[in-house]
Amino acid sequence: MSARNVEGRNDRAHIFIDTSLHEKFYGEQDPLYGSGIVDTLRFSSPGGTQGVDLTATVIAGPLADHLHISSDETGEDDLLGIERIELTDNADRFHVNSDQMNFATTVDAGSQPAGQYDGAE
Ligand SMILES: [Ca+2]
Repeated sequence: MSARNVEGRNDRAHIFIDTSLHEKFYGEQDPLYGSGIVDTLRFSSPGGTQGVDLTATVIAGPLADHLHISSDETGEDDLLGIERIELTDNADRFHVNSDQMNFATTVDAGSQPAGQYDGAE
């Protein structure tokens, strides 16, 4: 399945909503993806009650590195110029599949019901 492009505009802050499709999210159209404006990608709960279980990988690019995030529920997504990731309000897992995760992306794990926790490995 090919990826769907979701493109933001330069100099605007966006909140993108992830779907189960494979997507490429562009926070802005500048090829260097740096505008000083925070663009957000928000993940939603599969079925409304479960958290997501995401694996993040840094992909080296010719102009700038970017994050690739995958899971069975959310598909294979590329994040370009996305400065902030919001996980769900349920128990999420966020796996970092890279040695060099010195990445200027903020991960907001959200809140979760008592007795559950967000895991990062
Ligand atoms: Ca997706």
